[in-house]
Amino acid sequence: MNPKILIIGACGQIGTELTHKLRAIYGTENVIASDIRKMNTDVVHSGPFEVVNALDFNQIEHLVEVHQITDVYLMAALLSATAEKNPAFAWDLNMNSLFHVLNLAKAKKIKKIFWPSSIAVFGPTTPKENTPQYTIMEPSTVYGISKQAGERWCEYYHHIFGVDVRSIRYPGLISWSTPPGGGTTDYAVDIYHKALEQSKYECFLSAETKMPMMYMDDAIRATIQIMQADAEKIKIHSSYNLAAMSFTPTQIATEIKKHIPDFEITYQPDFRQQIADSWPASIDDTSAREDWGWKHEFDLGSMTQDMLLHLREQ
Ligand code: AKB
Repeated sequence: MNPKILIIGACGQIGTELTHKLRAIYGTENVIASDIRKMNTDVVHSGPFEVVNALDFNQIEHLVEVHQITDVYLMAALLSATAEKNPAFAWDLNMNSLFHVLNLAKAKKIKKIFWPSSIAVFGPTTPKENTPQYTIMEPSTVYGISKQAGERWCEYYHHIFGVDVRSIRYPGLISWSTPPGGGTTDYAVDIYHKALEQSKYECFLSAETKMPMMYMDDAIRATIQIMQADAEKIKIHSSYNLAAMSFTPTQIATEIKKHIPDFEITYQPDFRQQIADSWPASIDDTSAREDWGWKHEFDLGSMTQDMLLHLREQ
């Protein structure tokens, strides 16, 4: 039987593409998109949509009951750069929305939860290259602290209350169809737009800042794959490391130059440099590959080709 899905934060960078994909797989009527406002996006017009405040337990519970929801994808969050500007609200939103959904599962009102974590759970004392699944985790950002605490709560709710919650530590995500949402890795999306519009880009990170990244197609596939996996394959109930590629601003600029030869990049690092410096440069995702068969498809070359193709069409 098809799951009945509620996506909270459906109008965001990941939520938008996830909604379209889940509707294609499970049927439009089985995927209820929701967000804090009714935005003028495809997500709102292409199927059922509800306005919901992720901080309001009663609103979420009401939607779950009315639509007989089985699975919730909780995509509402404040990302790293935005969270530094509003720490109290970031903590409130990132933690309490998670508690609401975990408590609905604990009360057996829903069956399964997807909750995104991030490479931001790692910090300056974490080994930088090939960061292992289990390692030192001392995040230095508000966002990272909230994601690390969230991971602990997911594991706790699984062990103590038997809640089926599944999670991935997303790297920076790159998409042509949806804008990024206030993160430190956002430059890797902006750079493609500016390359096509102006043949130049001023980067807010320094030239050799290497970070783990992933094309949105791969991220959506991973999200659906972990949710579809048999429960016994999910051995990690905090969050799985997930990787596809790692690159620096210099490397992405070099790749873009292959398609737009006069493209120029300059560097003007801002407060986001410190955040980027505290994160891993590359990730070891062996557990995700072994436990539920994760395999990425896009590398820097194929992603750049696909991004430029779609943005040119747009
Ligand atoms: C951010 O930069 O904050 C996000 C993330 C890595 O979670 N893209």
